[in-house]
Amino acid sequence: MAAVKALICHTSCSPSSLLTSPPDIFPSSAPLSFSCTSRLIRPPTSAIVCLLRPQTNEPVLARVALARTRRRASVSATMATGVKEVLPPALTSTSDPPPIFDGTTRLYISYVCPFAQRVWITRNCKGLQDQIKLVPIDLQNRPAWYKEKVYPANKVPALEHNNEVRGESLDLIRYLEANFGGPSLWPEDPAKKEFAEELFSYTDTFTKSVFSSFKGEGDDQAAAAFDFIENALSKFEDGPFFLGQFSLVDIAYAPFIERFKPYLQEVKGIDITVGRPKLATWIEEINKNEAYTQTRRDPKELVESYKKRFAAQL
Ligand SMILES: N[C@@H](CCC(=O)N[C@@H](CS)C(=O)NCC(=O)O)C(=O)O
Repeated sequence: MAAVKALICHTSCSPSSLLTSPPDIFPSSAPLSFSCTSRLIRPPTSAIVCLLRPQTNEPVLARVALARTRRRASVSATMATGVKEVLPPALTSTSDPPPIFDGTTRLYISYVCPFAQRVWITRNCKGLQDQIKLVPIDLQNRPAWYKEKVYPANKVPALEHNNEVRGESLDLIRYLEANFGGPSLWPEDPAKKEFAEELFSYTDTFTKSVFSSFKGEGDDQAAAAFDFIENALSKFEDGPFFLGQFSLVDIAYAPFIERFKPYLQEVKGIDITVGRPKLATWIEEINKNEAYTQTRRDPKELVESYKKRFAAQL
């Protein structure tokens, strides 16, 4: 029996999706192979497939059922859904605004902004891709309606939810944690909660210390900041993350460490993981988290953008 090729169109699939043969088109014994051409957010229960008749290669559209695996409510499960989101293009000065305050929850981001990336990662980790629509903005060619109609602070990230727009990345990741479902990313243990607050407070000091070295103000402050991170990662031993288990704290730091590591390596020849084994393991572990890796930028692109930004100050 000749194999029948099926291309899944306009839908998503996970590696574990099973395709069943549509009985009215081919005998159920006809083997079907398929490949994903486009992957969206929600694992579907059915898909429109484009089937090729074995003899004639004539295309036929059909709806087929997909067997789907249930997602467990655990962080590790959401880390590896195998579902890759198709990212929309960034809106520019010539783009129309979305239908603001129509009841849709929207997360306004820039693909290159580390602050926005925090909220984007949290959305993905909590499996909220269906509930929170990404609206990327081109900050270099920003639509005027963004400031006028969406967020007067004119920054990203901003979250449109329940007819209000909120900003500030650290507030927003906590807001998602408090107001949406999905795996918990905040500890129950009071000692961990207290440490989480401390690490949240340290984020600005951390970034400023590292940026100071980018501006040619010496590397000591940056080294001390990475030592602080190494010590913080040594506090809880029940996992490789800041609070042992993966949490919002890891999300708060990840976009910045993602940028600092390749920049310091390339521009200053500094490997931030040398003598910092906990940090090395943290980087390795966080890079296994698909909810995060789907938000990551090409390191070369990040280095180039920091080079442009800081070259004049060196
Ligand atoms: N404290 C803010 C910082 C947000 C921020 O500075 N975003 C930058 C992009 S990475 C931005 O929107 N800049 C536009 C501007 O300042 O005009 C947060 O944590 O959300």
